[in-house]
Amino acid sequence: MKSNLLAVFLTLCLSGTGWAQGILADKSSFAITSAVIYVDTSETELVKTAAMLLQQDIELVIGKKIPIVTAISQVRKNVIAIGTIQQSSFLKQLVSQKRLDPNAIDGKWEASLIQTLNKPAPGISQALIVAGNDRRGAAYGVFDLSKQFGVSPWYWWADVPVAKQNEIYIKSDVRIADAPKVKYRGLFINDEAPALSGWTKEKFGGFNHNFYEKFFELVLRLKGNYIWPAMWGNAFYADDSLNIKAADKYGIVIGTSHHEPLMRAHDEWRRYGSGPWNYETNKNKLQQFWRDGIRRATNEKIVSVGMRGDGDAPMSRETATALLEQIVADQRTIISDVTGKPAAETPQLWALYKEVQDYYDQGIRVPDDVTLLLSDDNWGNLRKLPGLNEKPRKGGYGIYYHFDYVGGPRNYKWLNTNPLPRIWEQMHLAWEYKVRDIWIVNVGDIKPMEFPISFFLDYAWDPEKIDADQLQHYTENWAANQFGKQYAKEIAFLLAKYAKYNSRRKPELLDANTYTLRTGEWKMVVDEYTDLLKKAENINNVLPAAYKDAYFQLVLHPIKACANLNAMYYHVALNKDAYLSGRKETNMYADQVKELYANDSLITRQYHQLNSGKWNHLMSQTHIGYTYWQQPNQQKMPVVQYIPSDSILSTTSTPVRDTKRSVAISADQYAQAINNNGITWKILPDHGRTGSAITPFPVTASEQKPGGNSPRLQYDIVTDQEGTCTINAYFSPTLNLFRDENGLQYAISVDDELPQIISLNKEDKTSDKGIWNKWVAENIIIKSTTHEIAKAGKHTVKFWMVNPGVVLQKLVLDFGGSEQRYLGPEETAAKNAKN
Ligand code: REL
Repeated sequence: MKSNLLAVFLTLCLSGTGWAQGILADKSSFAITSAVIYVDTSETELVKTAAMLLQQDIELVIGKKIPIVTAISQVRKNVIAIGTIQQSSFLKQLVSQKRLDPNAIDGKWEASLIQTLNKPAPGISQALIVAGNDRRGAAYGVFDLSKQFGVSPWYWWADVPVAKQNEIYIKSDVRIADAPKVKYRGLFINDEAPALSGWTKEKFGGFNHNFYEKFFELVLRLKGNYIWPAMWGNAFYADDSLNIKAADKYGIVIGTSHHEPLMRAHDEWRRYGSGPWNYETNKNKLQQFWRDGIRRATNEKIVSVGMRGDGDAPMSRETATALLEQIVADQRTIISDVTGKPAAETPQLWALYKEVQDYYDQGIRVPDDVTLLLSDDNWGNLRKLPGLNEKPRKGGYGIYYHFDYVGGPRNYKWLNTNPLPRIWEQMHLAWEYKVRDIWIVNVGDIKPMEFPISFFLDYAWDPEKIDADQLQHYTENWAANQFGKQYAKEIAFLLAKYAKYNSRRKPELLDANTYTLRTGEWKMVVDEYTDLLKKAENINNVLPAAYKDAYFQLVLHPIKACANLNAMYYHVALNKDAYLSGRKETNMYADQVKELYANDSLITRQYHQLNSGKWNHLMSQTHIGYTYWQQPNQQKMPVVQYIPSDSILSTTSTPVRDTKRSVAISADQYAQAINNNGITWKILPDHGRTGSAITPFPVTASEQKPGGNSPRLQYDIVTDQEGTCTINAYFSPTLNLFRDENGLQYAISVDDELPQIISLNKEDKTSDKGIWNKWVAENIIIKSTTHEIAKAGKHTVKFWMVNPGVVLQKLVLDFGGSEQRYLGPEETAAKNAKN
């Protein structure tokens, strides 16, 4: 990097990184180059590992390895003292001398205190104390420093460069105490073939401790503490006996996934089990298998209890309802036998995943100390929340969430399709309904989920710190932490928009028929991607070379790949259209499809060649050529048609634009929001498929009876028609969160009509898979009501709150005859709106 650019980037990286209060000064007495790192010999391996990583990080920044010492007498001038308040003799001494007040962290799970002290001991001029209430607390404090020094948690996993500088200066009056709000914050490596498996095999020889050390370091730097390991043919405990040691070294809590009870990987039953996976007929063998699992897992863990059918399938309903409680009771006997402690002293979870939630709803219960792990629907929509009046449980509640999924209506595992605003809104519900003990997310192959992973763990750290309208700021900040501040705004725009566009329909579900050609919708979608790609390429052209690999992985690749994919399907649609009307462009479109199809592989190759092939295989997930929910083994180009030149019938294309018999209003474009009864309407910026969305707050509010002056939004519309019209209301696909027979409801009226009360999702209660497939595939729920408009002219549409959790994206008034579009008509009424 050229030196003037270096200077710019230094300033960028050093000013205001992260959410944490800054500890860096322009110049001060405490210079890191003259410091040593102190860590007591009695500390756990994690604290020592964190100290070593800090040493490495500082070297990355200043180019000098500062020593690590284990006795405070070895300190000559300045010291970074890392430790726990229980173990570190120096920290204990400071506490007893009342130089260090540990009150802010004492007894608090994973809490850390970063504090500077002047002359803390004879011969020591300055100390930067990183004190943990426990081992992870100390480590998190250390990684807060690293981040502020300019080392991104993604420095290895996404090649984010570390800006060099001659010195790091620390402010003299630092005192920052911090602690997480959600107790266990985790990632599940899943669906890991072919991409992550291929990469791991090539780079590490499999999912062994060398791989896990890298992964655990990342989790720790992101302030997570918990994982479910890869399990597609892999078994964490059985495959490498050093995996468990790596977990301890990095202080990571291990679980096995929701359908892998008692710390045994699913694949182990295939390998070592004998007889059927059936508790009725093979109880003794299963018990022995589980006993061995608990015996082996001597590390910090959360034990999954319960049982599903073999291979992530449901057990028979009869077995489940008759036996589940007994199975859990027997599993707990095994836990207490093996550990020699009451079962309640070993953290456990019972995952209410898929059909297991129905068993819970039918009354099956587990002991109070077992965390109930609620789940989303595999598509990022929570299925159930505890009622506000429910008796608190000792084990509390957790959420199992997905950024990646293998299953119906279709796998989605190729690219990141998870926009922050929806993750925020769903996990905010979880937080507000006191689901605070475990948050774990299925991250597929880890890459390319870097950005949503960061967010998920940051949000879990402190959900009260990031509001819906701070997501843009969060994104800019994240971009600044990876690429410096100069282009952070532009990069944040790209990150937010590509995920928004990709979430309209998962790439695996996309085809030539997704958007409509005749209405101009296909062209609009492709134009949006093309515009985004142009912006992304422009940034790429001006970014210093050192940032380009990271930029490609984190920003450019998903845009390039999806812009190309959409353009390909668009040209398939154009080809079909031209072919049917016998136009001469048919063959040109077919050639373009071929080129775009080939380009898809070239984009993948570009990813695989980055940084001398460091990420080879990671984009090898097939994504073109799906015929049903499961992925194709190989990509297959969509069918195109050619016509011989002598059969051309027409030379002109005939696009038909929408006849505009509809009025479409983005939800945030209301004329008036009536906040009442303690309810406030809150705009969720950039939430949803097109614009922004709106929802009533607080999300814990009670049901409202619509009418009179109850909370509502009023939209002024002008129609040039009269008669019967339909109002289609577009909602984020929120599920029936409280399993109520009416589902979540809203009400709607025009002018002085009586509000019609409509359920958003009561079908969800009836397990109507067909409608749910449609909701998640289209990432929208559309509800229709009929209204009479007596006269053309100005009218007021009133959208009334009934239940919280309902997220409105758009309203469309349709007088019939308007063309159907996947995204609905383009907004027409913005000019009438309040701003
Ligand atoms: O996404 C899920 O939770 C499940 O599909 C997985 O947990 C499951 O283990 C699957 O990968 C294979 O068994």
